[in-house]
Amino acid sequence: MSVRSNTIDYDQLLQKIAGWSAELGFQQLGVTDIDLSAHEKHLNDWLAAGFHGEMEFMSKHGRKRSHPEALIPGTCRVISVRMDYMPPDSELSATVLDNPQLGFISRYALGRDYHKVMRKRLQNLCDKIQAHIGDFGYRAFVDSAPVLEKALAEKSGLGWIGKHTNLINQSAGSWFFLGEIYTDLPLPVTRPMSVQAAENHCGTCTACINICPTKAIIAPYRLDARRCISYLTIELHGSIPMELRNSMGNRIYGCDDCQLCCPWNRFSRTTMEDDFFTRHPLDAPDLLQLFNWSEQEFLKYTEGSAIRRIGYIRWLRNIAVALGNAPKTEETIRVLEHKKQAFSANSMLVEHIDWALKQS
Ligand code: B12
Ligand code: SF4
Ligand code: SF4
Repeated sequence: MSVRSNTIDYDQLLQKIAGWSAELGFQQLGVTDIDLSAHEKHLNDWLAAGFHGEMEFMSKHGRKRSHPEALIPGTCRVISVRMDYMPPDSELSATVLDNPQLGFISRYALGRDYHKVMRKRLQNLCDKIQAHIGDFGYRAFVDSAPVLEKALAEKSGLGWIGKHTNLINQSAGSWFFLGEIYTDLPLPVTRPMSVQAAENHCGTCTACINICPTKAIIAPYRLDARRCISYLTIELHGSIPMELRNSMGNRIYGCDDCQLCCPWNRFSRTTMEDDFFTRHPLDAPDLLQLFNWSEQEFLKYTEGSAIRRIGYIRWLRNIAVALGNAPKTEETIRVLEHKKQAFSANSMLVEHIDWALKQS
């Protein structure tokens, strides 16, 4: 990393960084050291149990995920930031989840892809630091490298990892994204927290564990991703396990149930970022209308959105499952049959459509 003056007042610099980060639209910032030993064991156990399923990106980087200095040599501190994303103008989640003719898209994906929005802001923050102190070593990440984002954020005091495994903030809930800057600046660390702190704030509550439609939270703080609807609809490339399809209901991209039921989300605030505002009609879309989209329409309506990453075939796969879970009408059967013919060469999709047609 870099050589720089040893006259920097790091306490003062941190105050400036916190101020710039607020100006750039981040709701909170924390700093931690790079010791992730308490989390490393949990990560390794999780991988050894195979809970990551097909997500090879979780297992292929060796110790880099739990050793920031192994990913970026010279790193001694990590700056974590959070950005709230719940759009103010979306249809109520419960209204959509209760209507089987509609498709539920996770609220984080209703606007512009967060990776793009936050990476740009973090780069702006690094530019401001550089303009102030000169060259320094850094790399900015938003879910873009082997980084243990929640563990770092928890250690920096941004919140605690809840039993559903998302990071929760006592005064802001969990509807936010995380981002980081790995740096060689020896900034003062902000309120370090231990993994155990999580238990104190969830207390005896088990709402998320009880409500999870596919029973993916197999124990407090332990998520079998292979059962999670977010994994099934976004990460999984092939066939969705038959035994989980009915439990998915009308969730066609991601899932929010464990956060919707969390009492701490009473304290969450909606986002003020235009980029995260809802792109209608994605907040309450008609399933048949979505299933009828051509590939061109899919690309057009999901431009700039994270949804585009799954591609048209997986999009249709997910909607086919939701249509299978909806009451059948003549129109549904006609539309399913039509797509089956049009995609007869794609055995994975055909199998999901056949499954949907067989549901009563
Ligand atoms: C892989 C991944 C997924 C996977 C697996 C989720 C998971 N829990 O790991 C899937 C596809 C299922 C997923 C889903 C979602 N994800 Co995701 N995902 C990630 C990713 C890329 C890595 C997460 C990771 O490191 N997992 C490794 C495992 C081991 O971590 P873990 O389960 O949290 O376990 C930790 C603790 O629970 C604890 N622990 C484990 N076992 C035990 C046991 C005991 C006894 C104790 C005390 C502690 C403990 O230690 C572990 C290590 O810190 C991060 C981005 C990143 N690079 O960090 C985003 C990230 C976690 N995802 C995010 C989001 C928004 C989601 C969804 C809400 C999206 C949606 N609505 O569909 C869902 C939430 C599902 C859920 N209940 O977690 C956000 C979370 C923001 C937040 N507030 O926490 C992140 C941080 C992306 C971002 N940059 O904002 N995700
Ligand atoms: S996102 Fe949905 S499926 Fe995944 S753990 Fe939460 S409630 Fe369960
Ligand atoms: S629903 Fe309850 S147990 Fe689950 S994360 Fe929220 S407070 Fe913790």
